[in-house]
Parts: sequence; structure tokens; C-alpha cells
Amino acid sequence: MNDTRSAILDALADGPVSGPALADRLDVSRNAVWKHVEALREAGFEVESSEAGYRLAGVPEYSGPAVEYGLDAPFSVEYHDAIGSTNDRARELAAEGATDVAVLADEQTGGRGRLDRKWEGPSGGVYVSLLVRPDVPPAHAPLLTLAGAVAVTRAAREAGVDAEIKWPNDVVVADESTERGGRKLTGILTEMEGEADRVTWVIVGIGVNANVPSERLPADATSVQAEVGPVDRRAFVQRLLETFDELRADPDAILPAWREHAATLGQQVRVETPDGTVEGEAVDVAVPGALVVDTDDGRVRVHAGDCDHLRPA
Ligand code: BT5
Repeated sequence: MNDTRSAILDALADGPVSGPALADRLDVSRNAVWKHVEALREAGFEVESSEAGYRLAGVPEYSGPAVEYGLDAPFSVEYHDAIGSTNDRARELAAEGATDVAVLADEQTGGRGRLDRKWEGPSGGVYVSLLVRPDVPPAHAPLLTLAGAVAVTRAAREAGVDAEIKWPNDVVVADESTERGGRKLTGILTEMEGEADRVTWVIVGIGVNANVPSERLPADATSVQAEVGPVDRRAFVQRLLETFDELRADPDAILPAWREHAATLGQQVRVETPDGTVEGEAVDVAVPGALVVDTDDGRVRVHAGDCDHLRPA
């Protein structure tokens, strides 16, 4: 959001302020104050005016300015009511040189999963792609996927959902009756571009089934709405961005946080990897996100694949 507009919102949060006082405080003309207030109203902020001055009476429910307002993380938010894929849009922004942008949509019509799979994106979800430029080698980029999973899990738990992380990139709600040991609440698709020793950009694309009825989702999927009722998506996204920002600033904290929220550790797993099937007990996660599995033939590290949690024999 424009700096002057966010300064106006900050000023109005403490009670009524007159137009001339605002103009003085922000060092702009009264006419400029009026124009900014009109723009804020157009963006959905309820700015009341009375003799005492302007007062903030309401914040829009879900939009770019709404998520930016009160956000304690340095992301600008580009919001779309509907879009093909937020990752595709973030790639365009990456090509233009942007960074620290969150592309956010209410509905996604061409959402992508891993390996050319589709991601269903009905209206009411949280579809967000975080474009960042960390100063790390490409091999470390997968850590950001784990940071994304931790961020979603924390936001979902705060909303009352019993969410946990399933390696490598799913957030699920445990359910013994399902094939894979849980109903999928979230998927993450991370994409990047880089040189041998340093990434140019990373996009962490996160799809959360938020206020979506389960009938609109694939079998074995769930949503925040189906688990506990609708969630305030503005607060949810803010929490997600804030946790992600905290973790990217402190990469050493990512694996411990991931372990704390993981469903996969201690489980018997079967992982379909590009090099074949690995079966055994998942015992740990290692930098930059490999699953450590104790198999009959010894300990192995799996870097990519689809993981099933097996029921105990
Ligand atoms: C993923 O792939 O789980 C990554 C999904 C990433 C989606 C986000 S939304 C924002 C950003 N923009 C994009 O275009 N993508 C990202 P994968 O592990 O391959 O899982 C895909 C599989 O999950 C599908 O084949 C379905 O079986 C299942 N699936 C599809 N839509 C789902 C949904 N809404 N909820 C739960 N499961 C779903």
C-alpha cells in the first residue's frame, strides 16, 4: 500500500483526527488527504467523517490492502478475485525484478500441483504465492517449502484445526480411515530460478482449503470450514506471512519447527521416489528437507517423492 495511505490508517486507528491535523502530520496538502481518504474508501476501508475528524470504522474483510493493514512482515500483497495460477503471476513479477510480494487470490482456475498435477481452487480458499530472493544456494531453497508448511500449520492451529505436516509438502488433518493417513488441507509448490551458487528467486506457492465446502474438493481433502467453520482469511494470511518471514530470517529454526509440527516422523512410510520405492520408519528430516528413513537395508535419505503413511501391521 502507498506509504501515505498506511500512515493515514495508522493515525486513524487511535481515534478521530481532523483533515488539517492529518495534513500537518503527514506533510501533505489537505486536498491530498481528502484524495487518499477517498481511495481508502474505494478499497473498502470505512472511514467515517464527523466534526471531530476522520475515524476508521471498519477494515475490508479480504483484499490486498486489508491484508497489508496491520501486517507485521515486509510483503506487499497483490490480490485477485480470480486468477489462473498465483505462481504463474508471481513468475511474471519475478521476471520484472520484484521481490517480497505475496500474490493472493480468492479463486484459482488453473492451479498447479507438483509434476503437472492439478490443484483445485474454488472460491473461498487461500491461494498465495510468496516471491522472495534469499541469499542462499539453490540446494537450500527446499527449506523454504518447509517454512511454508510450518507457517500454514501454525495459522491453521490458531484457527482451531488439528493440522500437522506430512512430508514433503502437505498439511493434513489426521484421519486413520484415509488411505494416506490424513485429509489434505494444504499443498505447496515451490519453484525457483538460480545460478550454481545462488538462487535468483524462489516462489513458494501455497494452497489452503479455507472457506471451501468439502463437496468442492477431491476425496480425502478437507478444509478449515469443514473442520471448524469459516475462518477470518485476512488474519489467517497475516499469520502465515508473519511466520514465514520470521523463519526465513532464522533458517536454523526451520527444521526444529518442522519436526515439532510433523506427522510423518515415527511413522512407517512408503515413499515413491524418482529412483524407486523406499519403505521403512521415518526417523528425521535433514537439511534441506530430506526425509531420513530407516529401511531393512539401512538408513537412507529421500529428497523428493510422494509419501504414504502406512498403517501399522
Ligand atoms: C501440491 O501438489 O500439493 C501443491 C499444490 C500447490 C497449490 C498452490 S495454490 C497457490 C499456488 N499456485 C499454484 O498454481 N499452485 C500453488 P501435489 O503434491 O502434486 O498434490 C496434487 C494432488 O492433490 C492432486 O493430484 C489431487 O489429488 C490433490 N488435490 C488437488 N486439489 C486439491 C485441493 N484443493 N485440496 C486437497 N487436495 C487436492
